Amino acid sequence: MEGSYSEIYPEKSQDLQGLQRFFKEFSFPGGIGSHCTPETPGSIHEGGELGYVLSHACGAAFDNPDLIVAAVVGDGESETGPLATSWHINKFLNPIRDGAVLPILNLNGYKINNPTLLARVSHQELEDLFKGYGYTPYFVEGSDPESMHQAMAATLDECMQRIRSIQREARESGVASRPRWPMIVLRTPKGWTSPVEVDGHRLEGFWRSHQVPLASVRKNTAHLKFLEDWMRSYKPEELFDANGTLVAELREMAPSGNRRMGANPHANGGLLKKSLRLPDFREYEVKFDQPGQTEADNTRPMGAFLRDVMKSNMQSFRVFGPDETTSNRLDALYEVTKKFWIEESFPEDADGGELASDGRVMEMLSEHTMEGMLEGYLLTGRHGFLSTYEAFAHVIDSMFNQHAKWLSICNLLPWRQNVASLNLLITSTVWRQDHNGFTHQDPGFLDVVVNKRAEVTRIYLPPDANCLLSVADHCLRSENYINVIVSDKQPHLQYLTMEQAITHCSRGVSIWGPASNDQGQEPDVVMACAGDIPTQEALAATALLRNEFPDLKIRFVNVVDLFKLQSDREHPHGLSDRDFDGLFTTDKPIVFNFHGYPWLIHRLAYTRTNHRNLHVRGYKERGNINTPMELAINNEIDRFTLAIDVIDRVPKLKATGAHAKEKFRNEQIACRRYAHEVGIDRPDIVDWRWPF
Ligand SMILES: Cc1ncc(C[n+]2csc(CCOP(=O)(O)OP(=O)(O)O)c2C)c(N)n1
Ligand SMILES: [Mg+2]
Repeated sequence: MEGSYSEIYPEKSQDLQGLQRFFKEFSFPGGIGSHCTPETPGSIHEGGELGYVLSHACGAAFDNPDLIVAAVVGDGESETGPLATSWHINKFLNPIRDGAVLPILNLNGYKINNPTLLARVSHQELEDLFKGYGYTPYFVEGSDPESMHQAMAATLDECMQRIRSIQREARESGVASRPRWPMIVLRTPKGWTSPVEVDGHRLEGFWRSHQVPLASVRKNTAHLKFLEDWMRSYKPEELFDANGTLVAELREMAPSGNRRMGANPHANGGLLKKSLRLPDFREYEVKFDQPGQTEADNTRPMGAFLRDVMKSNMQSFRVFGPDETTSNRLDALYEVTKKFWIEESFPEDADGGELASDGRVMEMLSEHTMEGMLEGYLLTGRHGFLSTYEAFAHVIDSMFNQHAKWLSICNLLPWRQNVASLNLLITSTVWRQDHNGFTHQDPGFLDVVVNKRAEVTRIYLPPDANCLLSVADHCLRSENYINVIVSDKQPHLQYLTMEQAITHCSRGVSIWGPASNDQGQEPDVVMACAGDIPTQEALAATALLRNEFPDLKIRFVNVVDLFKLQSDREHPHGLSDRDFDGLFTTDKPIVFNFHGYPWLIHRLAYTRTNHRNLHVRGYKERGNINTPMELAINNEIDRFTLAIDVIDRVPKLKATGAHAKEKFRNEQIACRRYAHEVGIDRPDIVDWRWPF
């Protein structure tokens, strides 16, 4: 109706032929989806999976002071967890710096097969609910189209004026407090203007009108007649001319240019996106004398890097987290900005609260709302970073899925400009949940990530702080991906200088020379690893073996970029078979110590020549309140298990390794006993350093 669709898809011309093509392709095999899929210009929000409209809208409004985002919430949708929690977006919008969101609850009474909860509470309860959330609700209720259009138009006008006056007041006074933003409750019949009744069943104003209300028009002539009469009730001959073109009077009602819904540049965010101004990540290098001798919190230097990214991009970069930015050791950010807070403040908040009404770190204990805000922010052309506890990343599995699908389709649409990647730091990982235990252990988010299309997914497991910095820099520069970075926040051994880290991370997988002793020869075994703790244990196992069997030739391989393991036929980062064979050999045993569930490595590498010799260790759901070493032993990713795995698999050790094997088993028992007696790991484990 406003022409933007035909501009992008000229074959959907504004005439009879174009209309016919458009109607045929709608929700038709080989055609376009029935939701606001990426193919639909003007959309950043497909809406197929319900629950994210308010958080997306809020992300779009951030740092867009002139933008008003109208967000239509289904009354069924509003029963979902993500939507229910996202009514709180009004506590995250700064009336000076941000735009506004106008939620419109479409209270049509029904979902697919049920009444909605909110449609059957009293008017008073409904009003109290939204007042309780901090909104000023406006009610538009009725079923007479003419008067309802007028009522809605008048209410929208009033809401716009209210929003503008809130903003004006805040902007003139310079004081940002939380206003009572307006919201609209639009109570109309479901299936409004459809046939009232079909075959004795109520249709209009009932759930039976959901989606395909007349399912058998092809076989049932009476139904076909219903459909025809219904469509004719809109009087198409008054709306279109003989050519099938919308009459001029209606065409002229639409705004022009970028004001058109389908041409809004915010909904094709790459049009507006500017690259981040990035400091040189090398400046944040963790320096040390010898590799494997010094510990550092891996995420802390990245916090300093993010601080300076923030400092240089105070209008286009935000950091999101469900209450854990400090816990994840990214609190250097607070030197340049604070956590957004526009609610009441108490004097004690000044003591480490780090709250401010112009803060750019967004925290709310809702992974859904944080992820949704970030998606909305990215899709409208900005940049961001979300950190979350590993186990609870599963809370947003489904949102990850939907965003990945969105990006996959956008890749097929040349008119959709690239948006910044969604950067997800998965931290507080499974291997260091000393006092939280089993509930906080679950490295399975990566299994979800691997399901999605290769061109939009990246997984990085940097083994130390310098690798994490290198990976983070790469991710912040990238476009159209979801980058998942797994890195624990606790102190860990540091292995690579910045120069070495850059080379290692650029390659994604490489042999660590100092840990290996197979130089110039065929190795007897390949010790491979991915992830910080698994790398440390693999190194410790290598050291044990090299001490015990000086003739044993070990090749030590570390993987940062997990998709290197997949074939280059499956993933753009995948190693060619030739390179894979070169690193992992075609016939030697490989012991692979992995951060996550072991199957994932098999899943990625199952076509490789040497797959039958690939033995993977990883998390096997043996969790509890454990010391790190005990947890590693219980899941068999510890140094002793790995060393035993090598003895069991290298032919020449099978006979001679029995004594060492006994020794390693005894060590495991001793470690466990010590942990249970003293409550921490043995000093020689805690203070272990690379000995060569
Ligand atoms: C998260 C999620 N769960 C279930 C569905 C399946 N579903 C599609 S539409 C619908 C009912 C939606 O009702 P409402 O939000 O009131 O929308 P409307 O009445 O406007 O159709 C459901 C359950 C879905 N799309 N997303
Ligand atoms: Mg409904």
